[in-house]
Amino acid sequence: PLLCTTIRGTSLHGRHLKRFLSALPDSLRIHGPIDVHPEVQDALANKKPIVALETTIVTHGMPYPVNLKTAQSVESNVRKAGAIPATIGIIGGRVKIGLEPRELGYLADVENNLAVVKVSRRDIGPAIALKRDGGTTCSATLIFAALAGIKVFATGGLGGVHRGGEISMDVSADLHELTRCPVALVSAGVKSILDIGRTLEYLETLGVPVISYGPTEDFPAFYSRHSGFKSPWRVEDPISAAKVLYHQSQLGMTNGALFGVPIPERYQEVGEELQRHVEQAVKEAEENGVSRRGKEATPWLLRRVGELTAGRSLTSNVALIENTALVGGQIAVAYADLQH
Ligand code: PSU
Ligand code: MN
Repeated sequence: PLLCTTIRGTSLHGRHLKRFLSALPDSLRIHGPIDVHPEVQDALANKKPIVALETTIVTHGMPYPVNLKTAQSVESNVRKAGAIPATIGIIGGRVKIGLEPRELGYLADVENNLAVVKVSRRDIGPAIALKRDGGTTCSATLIFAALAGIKVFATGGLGGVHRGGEISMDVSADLHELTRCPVALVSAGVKSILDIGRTLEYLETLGVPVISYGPTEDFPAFYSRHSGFKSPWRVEDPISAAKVLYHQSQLGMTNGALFGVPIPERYQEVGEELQRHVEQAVKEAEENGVSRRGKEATPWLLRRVGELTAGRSLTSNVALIENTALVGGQIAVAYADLQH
């Protein structure tokens, strides 16, 4: 099965560790439903820095054509930092680790591909068996990044415990995945469409380190630099961030870490205003029952916030993910230095 835990096994030393950190096992690369882009393959083999990127944000998180432009600028920011981007998605039932520009364009063209699915862990097997196209969420992207030996993954926001999640049990699979994929998830925190306090409590229960990246311990809330909650840890530079993952791996730990990079300062003021519209969207979702419709809840809320803010939320969204891509690239470079 495509599980990083299985591939990694229990004895993580010496030659085994080296082999699995450098590239996919040959049997999987040759016979599995997976295609690694040649540039990514070369980077894996030569231990060059790589940053994984998700595609649910492309297929279900932003409208066309902003989704495509953002995916492209995020890839180019990873390169600016000195790393290789590996955008991950599913096309025709094959897992793609690193997309050709034409493949990225195909996934982003959502108006002409209404059948594209949002793929979390539970959807991977069926989507491959039925030869579907899919945007991978953080959970699925973490799985494939770990499988390939990619140590850093940059995105905007991950999923978490939804408001009322203690009753509905709507808790994103993203959280649990961080316990079994040794990958640094670099994000701007979680959106306040979620219950941020319970999301942090749950990550504590799962044993996932939450680390603010930057000048304060505030755990960021996507559009805003502050959520009202503190992260248990803080780092200020890429090396310290990379060492978290490096030492966890040395100890044979299979979990990842969540880094919270606040949105750039100049977006803070508008962020506070966007927050009011988020509250409105959450209220509507509860009233019309969308909050009880499983995987549809998050895309619906994202779209509604976009409508209510007349697109201003999108500008912030693009800015924060371009920023996490830069930081992710820097952390990947630092990680590669530790490996050499
Ligand atoms: N939050 C955002 N934008 C997004 C997502 C979350 O602000 O695009 C996407 C990510 O791909 C995340 C997924 O992994 O939604 C979580 O979905 P769910 O809540 O259904 O687990
Ligand atoms: Mn959910």
